[in-house]
Amino acid sequence: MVQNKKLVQWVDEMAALCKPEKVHWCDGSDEEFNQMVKLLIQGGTGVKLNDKKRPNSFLFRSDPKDVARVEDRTFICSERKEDAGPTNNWMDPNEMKKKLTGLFDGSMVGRNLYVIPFSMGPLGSKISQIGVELTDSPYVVINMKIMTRMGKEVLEVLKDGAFVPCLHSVGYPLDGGKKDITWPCNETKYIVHFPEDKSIWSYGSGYGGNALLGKKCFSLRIASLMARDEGWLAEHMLILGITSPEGKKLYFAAAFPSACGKTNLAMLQPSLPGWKIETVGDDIAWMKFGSDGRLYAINPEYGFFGVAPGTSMQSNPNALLTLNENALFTNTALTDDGDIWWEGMTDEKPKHLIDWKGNDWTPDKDYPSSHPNSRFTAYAKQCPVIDPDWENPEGVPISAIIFGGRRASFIPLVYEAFNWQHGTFIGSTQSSETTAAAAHQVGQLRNDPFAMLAFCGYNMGDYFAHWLKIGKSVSADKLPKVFCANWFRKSADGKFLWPGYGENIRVLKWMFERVEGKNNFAESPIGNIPGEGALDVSSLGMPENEIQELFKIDKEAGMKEVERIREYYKIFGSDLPKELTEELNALEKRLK
Ligand code: SAT
Ligand code: MN
Repeated sequence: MVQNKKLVQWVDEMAALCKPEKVHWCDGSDEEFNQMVKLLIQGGTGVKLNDKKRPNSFLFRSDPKDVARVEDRTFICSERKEDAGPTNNWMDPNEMKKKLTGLFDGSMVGRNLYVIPFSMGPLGSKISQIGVELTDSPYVVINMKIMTRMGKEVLEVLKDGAFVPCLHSVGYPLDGGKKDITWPCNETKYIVHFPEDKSIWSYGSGYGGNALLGKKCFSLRIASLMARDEGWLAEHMLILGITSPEGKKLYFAAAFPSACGKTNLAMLQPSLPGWKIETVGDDIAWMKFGSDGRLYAINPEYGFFGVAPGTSMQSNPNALLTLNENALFTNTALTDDGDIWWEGMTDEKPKHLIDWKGNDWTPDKDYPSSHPNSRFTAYAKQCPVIDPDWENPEGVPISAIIFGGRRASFIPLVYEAFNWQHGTFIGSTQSSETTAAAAHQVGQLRNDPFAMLAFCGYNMGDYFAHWLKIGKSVSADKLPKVFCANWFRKSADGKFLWPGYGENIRVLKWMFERVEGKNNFAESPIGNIPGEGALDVSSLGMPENEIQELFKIDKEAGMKEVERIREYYKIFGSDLPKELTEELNALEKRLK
C-alpha cells in the first residue's frame, strides 16, 4: 500500500481529471519494462532489434512533427512576470492552470495512467530529489526506467516526504471508440513549470525533454529554483574524472550549448599516454558545498539520452560501446539485418535502410536516414569508462568548471578566468554559432549564458546574481577554477585549427596543471592563456603559426565582442548584477 497520503490524493485527483481507463503504479521491474515494450511493439510504435546484434534493444519512430523539445511552448508560470525574466516564456499561473485543466480533462480516456515514482540522484542521497510523473505513454515509462532510478524502491525512500508532481499526457484520448495511432501526440503543446508550487505540467508531446520530465524540466528548471533558494547549483554540465599519469585524480564540470560535443568530452579517449578520463555524467550536474567548503557534484540522471548522428567509433567509442545492449533508439534508421544506423556511424553508408519515417532509403537520397535529433537511451552503468564514484551519494569534488561554445573566431582554444567573478562573467557571455542540426540559420551567433538559456527556471539576471553569491560564500581557494574552451576556432581560410576529440586531453592537461598550481600561464586581456610551451602539443605535428593563431586575441574583434555583450546585457535591465557590467568595462579597458 502506498503510504504517502499527499501522493495518493494527487493521483486520485489527476485520474479524476484525465479519466484514464486504469491506473498502474510502476514498480520499475524488468517484467513491467517487457510488458510496456510488448504494448509498444503491438501498437506499431517500436520494433525489436536483432537480439544477436543488440540484445534487449528497441527502435521507436515518432510522429515527424514531434521530434524535439519545443522551446517556444515552454513556460515558467511564476506569480510575477519579472520572476520568469526576459529569457523565458511566461503566462499568469491561474490562467495557465485553467487552460491546462481544460486540456487535461479527459485527455487519457481509453488509456492507462502510469504512476512513475523516480529519484534524481542516487536513492537516499542528501543531494537527491524525488519526483512522481503521471503519464499515459508507455514509451515514457521505459525511458524513465533508464534515465532515472524508478519504481518501488523510490516510494520506500519517499515515505510521506515531499515530491515534485509531474503530470504528462500525449493529448490523444481514445474517446468514442477512436483507434490508437503509432505515435499519439497533439498539435497543441505546453511544457509548463509552476515555480511557486514546484510542479510540472506537460501536454501534447511524447518526445525527449518534453515528456521525460525528470531531465530538463525537473533537474534543470525546477532544480535551479531549489538551488537558488537553498544555496547550491543545478547546472547544464557534464562531469568527468581526469587522472594524470602520476595517478592524481581531479573532477571537472563543463557547460556547453547543444551540438558542441558534451557527450564526447564526458567520455573522451585521451590521445596522450598515461592520462585517463572517466564519466560521471554527460548533461546535468547538481553541486552543493561539502563540510570542507568545496563544491561536490552528482549526476542526477541514471542514463544517457544522447544525440545519435555523428556518434562513431572514431568520435566517441565509449558511447557506442554503452549502446551494445539494453538500449532504446528513437528516430534512427533500421538496417536490413535488424540493427540501427545513423549518419556518421560508419564511413560507408549501408546500401539499403528503413529511414526514421519507416520508408525505404538508399544512399542516393538527398535527405538523411536518421532524424538529426534522433536519440539513444542507455544505462550510464553500461559506459565502459563510467567513474567508480558516479553513484557516490556525497558527490565528487569539483576542481574546475569549463564554459565553452562553438566560435569560429576571437575566442582562443582555452583561457582561464582571473577569479570566480570573472568566471561568472564568462559564463554569462557564453555564446555559440548555430549548426545545421538546429532550426536556425547556420553560423549565427546565439547567446546561451551558462548553456542554460532554455533551462533556467527563473530570471536569468537573478541567476547571474546567484552565481556571484555562491562565489562569496566560501574562501576563494575552495572554489573551482573557471576556464573557457573553444574547440571550433577556424583559420582565415575556414579550416578548423584544432583537431578536437581525443586531442582535447591536451587542453584538460593544462587545466589540470593550473589547478595543481603550476605557473605555466601568460596573461591576456580576456584571461590567462597557456604560457610559452605550456600546452602539450607533442607529436601533434601542428605548425607553430597555427598554434599561435589558436591563441591570437584580435583587439578589434575584442571591441566588437564587448559591444555585442553590452547590447545583450540590455535585455536584463536593472536585474543585471553590477559586477558583470564592471567586468565588461574592465575587459574593454584591458583590450584598449
Ligand atoms: O530532449 S532533451 O531535452 O532531453 C535533450 C536536449 O534537447 O538536449
Ligand atoms: Mn543537454
